[in-house]
Amino acid sequence: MQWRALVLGLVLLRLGLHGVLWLVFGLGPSMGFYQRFPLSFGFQRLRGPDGPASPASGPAGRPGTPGGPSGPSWLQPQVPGPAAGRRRAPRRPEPDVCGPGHWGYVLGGRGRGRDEYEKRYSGAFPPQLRAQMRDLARGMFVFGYDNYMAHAFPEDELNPIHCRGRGPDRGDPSNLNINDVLGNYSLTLVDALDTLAIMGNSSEFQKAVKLVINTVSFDKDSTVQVFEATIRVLGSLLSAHRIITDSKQPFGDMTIKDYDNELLHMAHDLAVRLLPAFENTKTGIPYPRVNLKTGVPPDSNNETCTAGAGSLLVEFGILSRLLGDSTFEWVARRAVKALWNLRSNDTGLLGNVVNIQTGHWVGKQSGLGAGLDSFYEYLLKSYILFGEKEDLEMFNAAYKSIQNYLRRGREACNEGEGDPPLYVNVNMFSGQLMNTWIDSLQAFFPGLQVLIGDVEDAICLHAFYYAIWKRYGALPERYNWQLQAPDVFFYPLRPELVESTYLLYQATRNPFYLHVGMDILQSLEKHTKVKCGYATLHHVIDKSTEDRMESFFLSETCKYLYLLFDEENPVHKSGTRYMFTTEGHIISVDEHLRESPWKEFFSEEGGQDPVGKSGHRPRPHELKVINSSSNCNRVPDERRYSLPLKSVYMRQIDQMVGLI
Ligand code: DMJ
Repeated sequence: MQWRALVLGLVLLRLGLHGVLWLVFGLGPSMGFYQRFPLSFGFQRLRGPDGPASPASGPAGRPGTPGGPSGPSWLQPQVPGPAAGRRRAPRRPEPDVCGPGHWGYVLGGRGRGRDEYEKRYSGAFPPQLRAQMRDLARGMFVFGYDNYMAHAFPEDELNPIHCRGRGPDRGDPSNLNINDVLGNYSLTLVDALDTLAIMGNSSEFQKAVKLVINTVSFDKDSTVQVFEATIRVLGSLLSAHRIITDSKQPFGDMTIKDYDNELLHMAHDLAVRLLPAFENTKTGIPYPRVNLKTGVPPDSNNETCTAGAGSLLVEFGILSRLLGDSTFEWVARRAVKALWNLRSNDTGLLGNVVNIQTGHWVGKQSGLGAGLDSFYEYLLKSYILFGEKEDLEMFNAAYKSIQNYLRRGREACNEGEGDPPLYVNVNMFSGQLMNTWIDSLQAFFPGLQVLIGDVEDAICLHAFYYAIWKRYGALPERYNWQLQAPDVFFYPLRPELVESTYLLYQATRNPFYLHVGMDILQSLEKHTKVKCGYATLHHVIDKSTEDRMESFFLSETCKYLYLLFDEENPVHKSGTRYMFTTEGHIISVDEHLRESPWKEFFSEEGGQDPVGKSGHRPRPHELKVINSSSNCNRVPDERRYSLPLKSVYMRQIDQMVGLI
């Protein structure tokens, strides 16, 4: 009896103390989240000096944390056995085609009262600071772009340390890190086009478009990766073409005098040069690389990664629908379906590397990062853009398998026992853990979750990545969550964390994400700015740099940072709804893109094969441009980005990252 009274007394005392704290400082206790969140492990450690965890304070040191003696619960599937990890059905609204539903964050109302945390955070990021950050982001883009134009154009990339240009590595064809991406086609200029428009710089946009039209050619003896050429070049040309021909011109006057669809012609030319990748493949999954002049090289590799082969549908589909020529969409869709049909019968998961002739999985690792990331992204985005139900069905099934097998940790982000959620890499057939690292590419996933309305999970995963950023001022390419240290140390100015930060800000309107963006901006300025641009971090701990500025720094990283702080930007203000391609290029979601005159042709198991069996390259129709002026403007502006503020998460997360 006395014992019970003592316990009751202590509980009441604790509650009373929390109440006083709450009333006096507006800082309630974390109600368990802070103590239990993954990054509580992380943050005690992350606040320490840079560098990998020291053995003394390392994983064995702290019971009850992911590094404690029993190890993180992420090591174990939730349900042991072959169906390891099966646990959680996605909780989210079903997207619908042209209503607001497919923007999950549209749901909810703005009329709700501002709560304590919303008020506090609104005050915490004053408009002047926001404008300052927007200008800093613009300045970052301008510094990189101007230096590229001054020192590197017409080459593909800028070497920002030595102020030189860089093209394909002709001396070493096996240097895929360079040659997959650099095609001797002024890559950085092409990739940056729509960022110029989004920043409202019409004179430079017009100048850049003319330069591209007059100087860029794809008739080059360059062997490039089909995926990279598609997302960075084809996607950018299509995006800029749409901006130029948009009757509303929301970014200012981006029209080009006497424009005769040249960018669309160029996109068509490039896509035709990529088509040989889809020939002579027994599965329909494309070869990973083509030579722009001669087609698939004779010694070509038969192995490709899933994301590379299965994330072409957005750009190829747009091209097909603008031209009224089904060829491009058909081959891209066939590749997606072929990959999809190779998924495991037991888990529904796909591996990361496949043989395009035999259909055997060479890489059986299933995860959200490298090799698979944009495959998932494009299932959903193809649906958003084209409204084809089968894309959504595939996405939904994939998302379910991801939740069942990749997601470890506790059920909810913010409550319950165990480690917080984390998405791990598993064997596609067994669901067994394959390693204990996550990669920085995976940081795009919270942004995708925002699109489908799984905002709570998005908040959690984003916070995990941000915690890593806080520790290093960058994201290491791979981070080992068991050792709590990077496995691969470089950071090539990737955009994924910024992209998720931007989308989460649009979803929640919580200034927490402005703080995150400011932090990222400041660390980029501090650690990566060099004489003529921004340099890849070679090592996130010693902050040594490499002389390379990838084109996605201008097309994505700077763009998302700018949009995060540019409250009035037409991208999130106008009546037109935009979707971002995987390279961050904007495409307006347009009713017109939902029309596919060849629907019958695509029936069930693929309809006729315009490329495959005959082995002959199809002759795409003569270029005929379909008028594309109508926009799908049914969602009123004020409904687009409002979601009830989940202040309970925000408060706990911001305690976690030490913002207050
Ligand atoms: C970009 O080219 C694209 O975002 C792609 O989907 C993944 N990799 C880079 C950026 O990290």
